[in-house]
Amino acid sequence: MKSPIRVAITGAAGQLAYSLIFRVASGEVFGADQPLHLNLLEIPPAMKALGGVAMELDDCAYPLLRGLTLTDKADEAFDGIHWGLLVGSKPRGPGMERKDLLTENGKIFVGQGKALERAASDLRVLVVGNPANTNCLIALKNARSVPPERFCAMTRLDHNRARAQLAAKAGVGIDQVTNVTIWGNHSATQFPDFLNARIGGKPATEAIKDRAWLESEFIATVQKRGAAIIEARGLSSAASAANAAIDHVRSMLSATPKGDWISAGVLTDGKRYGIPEGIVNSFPVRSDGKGSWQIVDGLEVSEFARAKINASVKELQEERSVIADLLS
Ligand code: NAX
Repeated sequence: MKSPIRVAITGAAGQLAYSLIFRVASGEVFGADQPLHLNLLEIPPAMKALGGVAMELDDCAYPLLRGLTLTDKADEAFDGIHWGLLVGSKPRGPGMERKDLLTENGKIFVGQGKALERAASDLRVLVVGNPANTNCLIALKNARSVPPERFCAMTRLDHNRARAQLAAKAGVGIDQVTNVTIWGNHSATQFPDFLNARIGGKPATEAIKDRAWLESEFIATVQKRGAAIIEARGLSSAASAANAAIDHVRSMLSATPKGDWISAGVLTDGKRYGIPEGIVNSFPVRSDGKGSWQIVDGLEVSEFARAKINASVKELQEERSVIADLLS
């Protein structure tokens, strides 16, 4: 049996975490032979509810769950952790502007970024809480001793949504849809790239001849899926988002299948696809399964794609300018 790893989940009494924590504790994410200690972080008013989650975890009698820390202090939550799944953030309240949401949540990720310096040396972080890309940027800039490539913002849900839409339109199984990319921000400006996507090994544009659908309905459906779910369910996507977080971690822990890639938000260096440095932008990414990942180079970016990507990059730059004072 391996020695236990420590995994922190923030926003642990929230609805997304309720779909995530139990799957992590079961061994589904880090492996059936990997014991773990869970550090669950919440804010003080949610600690009672978190106690209820802990009771349910006890009642699952998971053999791999070797310990549980419930805390409202980021320093305690991130002490010695190997993985940080940063889910918790404040929802947009009545009358709150996007700018207010950025600064309110930004402050959370300043403190959590600094606290992440207490983590294990092989720390990996996935930022899920919105606005995920910019929260991730704030966290990685404030975690000065942690290499920035240890941080990703989650765009895997968008990636999965795009695959599902393409599979349904082409009338094929999901496994036939590969090489999907989400470019840009986890927001309604993102560009789900069908141009480089493949269906049954061939360009998606050959399997789906309806170009108008690809260029409009497909993109809009993926971009606005979160809002459509809130409209239908009265609550934001939680089970599918938790599932995407699990997919992301599992993809990072294994080598990406040959010829394929996943999507993740990572810090830009200004050298890829003409995207300026200093934002957390979603790219096609491959993992080596040993703790490193690389952006996939050389994909064709058409004029159509370039305009869409630029719009999302512009939004990320605007977000960064709103929270610029939180980056140092
Ligand atoms: P909930 O409001 O149900 O839960 C959020 C939890 O975070 C609450 O329990 C709250 O007390 C806690 N929290 C707030 N501030 C905290 C802090 N400083 N430290 C620790 N915990 C804190 O939201 P839920 O539906 O669980 O969604 C969680 C986050 O995921 C939201 O920001 C949401 O927008 C985001 N999402 C991101 C997605 C993505 O693809 N990147 C998709 C799903 C989801 O919408």
